Amino acid sequence: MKLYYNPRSRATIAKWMLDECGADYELVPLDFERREHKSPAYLKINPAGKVPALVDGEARLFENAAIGLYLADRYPAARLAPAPDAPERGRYLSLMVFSTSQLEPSMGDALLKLETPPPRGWNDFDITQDVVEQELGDGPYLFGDWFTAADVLVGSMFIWKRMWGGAPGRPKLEAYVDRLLQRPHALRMG
Ligand SMILES: N[C@@H](CCC(=O)N[C@@H](CS)C(=O)NCC(=O)O)C(=O)O
Repeated sequence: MKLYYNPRSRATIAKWMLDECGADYELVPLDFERREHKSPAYLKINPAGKVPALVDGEARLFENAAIGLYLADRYPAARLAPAPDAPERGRYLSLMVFSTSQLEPSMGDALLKLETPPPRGWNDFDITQDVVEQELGDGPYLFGDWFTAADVLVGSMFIWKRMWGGAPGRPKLEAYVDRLLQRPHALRMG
């Protein structure tokens, strides 16, 4: 299995997933300055020219949410995903997709001090944080005591936000980040 990677990028999310799975994998570093992520060879793996991308035999994946979903199912012994017929499965799939379809762009808008106009496909960051707080409940994780791939995907956004610096966010979410960072393989940059 190969993870196309840059240590100062969102590819650290996919790496966290691989480590939580206990997967055997190879990191393939891509140098942004040399535009290696825009080379014809890499564009055949990820046509969007972004990292991460994962190659597992004949399987080719791009987008962190897809990689997280794939790995959690590929390594069932790691217990990172509810089974397809489990009642928690729907909420799990929703949180996985929400992490990159709503939470990530809304957080990006907030960090870049951009307005989120109503017609866009995501809510503003106040609302997406409300959603996460509500789904987290009393925690410690999104599924209570059970740490899942949804915590990797959703939690990475808040870890990433902390790395950007600036004022601390909501106490409940900051406490969630503190808990996640205690995991040995939690997202690290650089
Ligand atoms: N939604 C994508 C985001 C990937 C992404 O934006 N990657 C950035 C690094 S953090 C990238 O490759 N940027 C290089 C570029 O666009 O030239 C995912 O979750 O995989």
